[in-house]
Amino acid sequence: MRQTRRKFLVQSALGIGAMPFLAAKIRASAVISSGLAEVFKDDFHLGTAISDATLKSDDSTLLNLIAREFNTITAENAMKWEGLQPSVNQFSWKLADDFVNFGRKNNMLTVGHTLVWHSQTPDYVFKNKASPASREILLKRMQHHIGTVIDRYKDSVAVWDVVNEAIEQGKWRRSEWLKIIGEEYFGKAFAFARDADPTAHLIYNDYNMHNPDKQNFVISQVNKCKKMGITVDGVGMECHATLDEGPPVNEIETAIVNFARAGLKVHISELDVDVLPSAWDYQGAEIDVNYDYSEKINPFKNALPRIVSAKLAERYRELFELFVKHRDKITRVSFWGTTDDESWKNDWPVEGRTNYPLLFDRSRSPKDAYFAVRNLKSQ
Ligand code: 9MR
Repeated sequence: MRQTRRKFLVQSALGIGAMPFLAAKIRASAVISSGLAEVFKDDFHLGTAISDATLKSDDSTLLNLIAREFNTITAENAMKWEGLQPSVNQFSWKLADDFVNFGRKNNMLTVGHTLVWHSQTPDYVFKNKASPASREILLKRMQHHIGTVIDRYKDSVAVWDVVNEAIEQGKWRRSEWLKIIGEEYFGKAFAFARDADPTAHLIYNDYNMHNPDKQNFVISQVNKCKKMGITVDGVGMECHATLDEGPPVNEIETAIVNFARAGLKVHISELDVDVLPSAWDYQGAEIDVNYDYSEKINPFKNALPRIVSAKLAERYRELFELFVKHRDKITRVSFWGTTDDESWKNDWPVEGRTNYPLLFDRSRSPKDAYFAVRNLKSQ
């Protein structure tokens, strides 16, 4: 695994290759002999998220598909605080170990998601018996959690989403972290992570990064950290996109350029494209927001119509065209899942719908969108 880490660090230091790469044009009927990551190997790492269900069931068909198609992985849930440390000082490593071992076995760039977040963090973290925890206690808990987790995986995990979704447009999210510690919690988390593994690549991860207020706020916090001697290496732009409602490619491009200008490596960290009608005006990935089910907003219960499949392929094509254009700034592009059936988008923001946001369908076959992305490199 050390080899993968070294390879990654060297590649990111070089800004990742600009060698021309010609792949044979693949049609939907073609047999796929090498994966998508191979096709983009001179541009950026290409990855996916692995769900707890896949890890628990040891689903070898899906895991083999992932190993063939991708060279970087993120745990969709297995490395969140509630899974790793469900009660004070009681760590539960099984799923995270399985995840990391899969990455090691397949020589993949393995991403640790996520150390400090307002969600999927048990209540005890913010409490001292029945009262709120003091600032000192919470900082100690944060340091202990970050230190213990990074220490266990530092030979295998090269990239950490240190802080996740701490910012709402142009201001701090009013999380328990903020309320109890104050805004310094952001820099402290990065400092604790750096102490635990000085060579790790540490990133801030968030959705709606195309929003200019959010971008500016992220950059100003990263610069504040820099002045204090704390380095943030990169940003994760989640990129939970939609078919018709944005974000537009030019706004994503502005964000990529602005982050790179601020000295940050860009990771497209949770890519998917929602094809279902919008039930609301809200765009983002705020997990606490949920809307009621109705048949009208679940129109593709049995299959994805060809015309929508073609639109999805075109949307993915334009996104990847942009990513390749900015490959000197982009370290990694990771999908938030592999096959449509496992996507969080089937249940969010409305539970029980049938969505088609990824590159592989429910029978694990590559979709038109897969070939649109792949063919970009052979034209
Ligand atoms: O995909 C994850 C889903 O299975 C969980 O129920 C959810 C709980 O918060 O988290 C989802 O992943 C989120 C990720 O960790 C952070 N960015 C937004 C993702 C989608 O909500």
